[in-house]
Amino acid sequence: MKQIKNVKLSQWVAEIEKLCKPESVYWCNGSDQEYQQLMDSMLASGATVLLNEKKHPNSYLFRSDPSDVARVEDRTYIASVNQDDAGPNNNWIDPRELKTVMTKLYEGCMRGRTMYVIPFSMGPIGSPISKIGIEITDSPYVVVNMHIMTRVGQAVLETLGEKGEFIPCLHSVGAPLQKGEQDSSWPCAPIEQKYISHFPEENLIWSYGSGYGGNALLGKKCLALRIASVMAKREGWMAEHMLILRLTNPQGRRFHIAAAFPSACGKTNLAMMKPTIAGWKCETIGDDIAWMKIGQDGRLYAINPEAGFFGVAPGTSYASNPQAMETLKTNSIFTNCVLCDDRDVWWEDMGVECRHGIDWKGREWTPASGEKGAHPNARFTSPARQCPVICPDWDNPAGVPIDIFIFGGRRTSVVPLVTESYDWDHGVYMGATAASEPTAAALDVKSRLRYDPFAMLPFCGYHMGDYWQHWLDMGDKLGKKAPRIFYVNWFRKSPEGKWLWPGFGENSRVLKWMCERLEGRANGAETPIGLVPKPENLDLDGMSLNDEDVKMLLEVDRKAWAQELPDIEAFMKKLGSKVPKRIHLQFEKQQKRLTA
Ligand code: GTP
Ligand code: SPV
Ligand code: MN
Repeated sequence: MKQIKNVKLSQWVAEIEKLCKPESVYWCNGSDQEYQQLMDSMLASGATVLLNEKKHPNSYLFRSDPSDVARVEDRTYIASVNQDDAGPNNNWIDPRELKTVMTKLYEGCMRGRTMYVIPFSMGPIGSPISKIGIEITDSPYVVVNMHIMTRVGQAVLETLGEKGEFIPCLHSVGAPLQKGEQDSSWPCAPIEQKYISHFPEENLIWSYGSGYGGNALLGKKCLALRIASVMAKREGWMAEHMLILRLTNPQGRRFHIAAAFPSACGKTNLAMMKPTIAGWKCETIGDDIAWMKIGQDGRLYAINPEAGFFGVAPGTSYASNPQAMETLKTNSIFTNCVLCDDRDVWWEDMGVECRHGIDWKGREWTPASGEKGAHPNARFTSPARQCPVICPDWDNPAGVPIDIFIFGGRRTSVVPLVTESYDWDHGVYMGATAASEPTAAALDVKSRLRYDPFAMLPFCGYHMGDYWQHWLDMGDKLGKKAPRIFYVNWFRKSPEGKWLWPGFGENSRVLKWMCERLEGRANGAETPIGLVPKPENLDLDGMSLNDEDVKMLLEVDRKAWAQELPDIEAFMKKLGSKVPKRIHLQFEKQQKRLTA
């Protein structure tokens, strides 16, 4: 075995090897050569397809098993010692019981496969805010994705040293191979054997049975959100499901914005937005996760712990997100997209045609097939540094100071385009009661509307009531230096079902209003739900919206809002006695304003 200085690491790897019984063990060094060798072997086995070099140099397409296409929230567990620490927002199993079940599954589960050991850093290597993880996996697809999404390699082991701490992340696709057995192109286990498990007291992650996205790339949702959120609560910082961007106004003043929208609700798009208003510039820092700490000057500093984007492909086009289209041009991995006859990739609403190709299930496909060619949760994996508007400070270990928090979701009715909170507690209430219509990012969510506080419902590794308290505590610590809080909804529709707001680059107009609010230069109207701009407070120059639509976009329908109060109350009741008094107080204030 490779000489490893860190005793805990070498013991853990030896223990897992003994349990999972792989054919061989391979330590990843993160090099381009390693990436190429893995891709070559997956090409040889038929697990991937090399795309047209003229269209997408050095890029590959994978097709997953039809049963393994998104995060599985029903199979995701927080195994804290006490059930109450996980809270009603999480699936809980006693950690001893879960380990017994999973140990049986792991027994011999890597037979016939290589066990890869991936040392990775979330955040710039060596930054005081970064964390080291070690993922053990039997999936070469996971390894190549981790190469892009995190910082992998020898430097991580050197930083770890003899006694450094790391977060062990164990992953197996759960499909051992018998001697001579032909491997499938996307091995995985049946749904009832899938487990995405977290042991927050031990900073430990065990994932079994799925090879897709957040189920398998364990640095992302498992480490950087579920485990990190618990660490952040313990240590007084924040781990959030947020994009980070820098907006510069025509006078050169910079604003740093962090926004939490649920999965498939517009983070990647906003992070790379191309402003349609003259003189404004947007630069991307991160598109999914923010880790934030209070700095020496008392302000809140954010880093993006990731190194790549794992973005939703359908809907991405030169019209909606040109920066993403440029980012994914080269060195990218595509999963569950259409393969066109010219070996280019395609997905719905890409803005170009594909007349004939192979769909995500591997079948012949044409636009007349009557089914979507790409899976709605098809994804691209691309290096962050390839984004044309990546911020020069995107990997600055010190982070960027946050001025504005935005919450939001996908609401076809009721919620106006933008609302500013009256104060921190009101803003926390807005985040706590954020709701959204479900998307393809988690197909096992069936409700019409779900409360998804801070877009963290599937990602908060502890009791939601304690998490809300943590937000209040952070506000108390930040005091006057706390970011201002807004709520947005890009997805309101007219009664006829058309989008009222064009979204994407035009969202810059909403961000402009926020920045001007911070500078004391813009007005709005006090409403029962917060401060909402009047049409004349927004810069709508050069847009072709009609007055009726603008009115509808900004409308606060008291009756419709009041009708949601019982649902909010029921949601809070379900969370139980840990819901902070200050949140109940905000609820009462809102109720009073609505019924006054
Ligand atoms: P995750 O990666 O799952 O966390 O998703 P995300 O929050 O990054 O969502 P993303 O930006 O990938 O957007 C998801 C879908 O919403 C895509 O189909 C987009 O085209 C669509 N979308 C994003 N922004 C807007 C917008 O401003 N208006 C409208 N109408 N659609 C949008
Ligand atoms: C999400 O679902 O919020 C994602 C995709 O960003 S995954 O990495 O699969 O969690
Ligand atoms: Mn996400």
